Amino acid sequence: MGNKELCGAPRFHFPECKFEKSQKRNAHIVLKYILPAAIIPTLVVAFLCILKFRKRKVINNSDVDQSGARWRRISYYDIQQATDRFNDGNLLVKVFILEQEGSFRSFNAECEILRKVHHRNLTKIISSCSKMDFKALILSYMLNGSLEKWLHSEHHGLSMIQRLNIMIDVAEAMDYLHNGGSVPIIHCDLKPSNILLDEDMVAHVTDFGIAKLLSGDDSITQTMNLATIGYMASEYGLEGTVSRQGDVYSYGILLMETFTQKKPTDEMFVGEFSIKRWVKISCPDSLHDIIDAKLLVAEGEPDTKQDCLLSIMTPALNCSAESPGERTNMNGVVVALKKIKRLLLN
Ligand SMILES: *[C@@H]1O[C@H](CO)[C@@H](O)[C@H](O)[C@H]1NC(C)=O
Ligand SMILES: *[C@@H]1O[C@H](CO)[C@@H](O)[C@H](O)[C@H]1NC(C)=O
Ligand SMILES: *[C@@H]1O[C@H](CO)[C@@H](O)[C@H](O)[C@H]1NC(C)=O
Ligand SMILES: CC(=O)N[C@H]1CO[C@H](CO)[C@@H](O)[C@@H]1O
Repeated sequence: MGNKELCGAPRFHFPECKFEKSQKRNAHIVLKYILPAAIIPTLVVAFLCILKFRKRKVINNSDVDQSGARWRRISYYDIQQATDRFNDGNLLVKVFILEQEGSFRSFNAECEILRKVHHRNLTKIISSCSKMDFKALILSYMLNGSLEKWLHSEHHGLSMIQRLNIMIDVAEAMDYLHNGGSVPIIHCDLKPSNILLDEDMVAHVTDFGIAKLLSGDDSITQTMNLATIGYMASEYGLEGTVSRQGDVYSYGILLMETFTQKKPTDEMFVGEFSIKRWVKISCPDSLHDIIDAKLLVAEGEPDTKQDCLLSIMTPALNCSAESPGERTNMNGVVVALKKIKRLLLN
């Protein structure tokens, strides 16, 4: 009421709208005020969009979840394909069987840890699927299988330098887990079947199903999970003590197995006579008797090889010392093995 500028339909008793005139004025207003007011925010928004678009292009085909992790989108069809044809494609689907006790727990543990780690020598998570009745992790598939296969099957053989490279990769991965992030991660189940080799024979540590995060300043924590007989340190087996030193112990055993080709669970090891003891009493004089025969027949300077093998057994024995306090740390192992590699290559 009282607004003289109002115009509209005659049935509402408004004065008729004079389009000609008001349009002109509108155009004037648009040019003078609205256009500049609109252009500036538009430019800003456009600029932001361009930035975002460029970023999106890089992470093409991936998705960002609430934790900020980037997952690649994978269809059920892809999963089906990868599950059916396990050796094909580049995906490995790890399905957690729900009936199995602790399966959910290990899915959660594995997700939590894989979300935190980014290292070339650890398996990479591509995506995950978590529903009430189906939980799966989609990992990149490692073409050359596990170290277990390479060490213990008839048709495979690794050279000295390949074994050394694999063990350096594993040591670097473990050093990263222990000391690389804000929260130390203890793997707890290091063994040959948990080391996967890609097409370039680069090793990737996998299976974080019973891994533990150390919180705060703690250097140890407790667990109820059982690791693998033969590879677990006695303090872990007896008291469930989880610490970096426990992983170091497993690594020492793994190092011995890699170069002797004997499993710590071999039937020749009974009671007090363990793989550690066997290696210890054979060094240095009867080293020849314990080394994987495939290594001795292969090409290369025998003396250098002998020296290197002896040098490798030193950190191996140190890592698997009975008392946790006497063991070296993973960084020490990386340094020692790299030195041996240089010796071997020269
Ligand atoms: C985007 O994804 C396609 C196939 O999904 C791939 O071939 C291409 O290399 C990707 N581009 C970038 C920039 O990652
Ligand atoms: C690893 O696997 C790839 C693909 O299967 C193969 O070409 C390569 O020879 C393997 N590496 C070794 C050392 O056998
Ligand atoms: C293992 O190495 C560490 C550091 O290099 C050393 O302090 C420790 O005494 C060694 N332990 C044994 C049993 O040789
Ligand atoms: C951090 C990192 O990438 N570590 C090693 C993983 O394995 C490759 C292949 O042996 C090494 O070149 C990397 O240094």
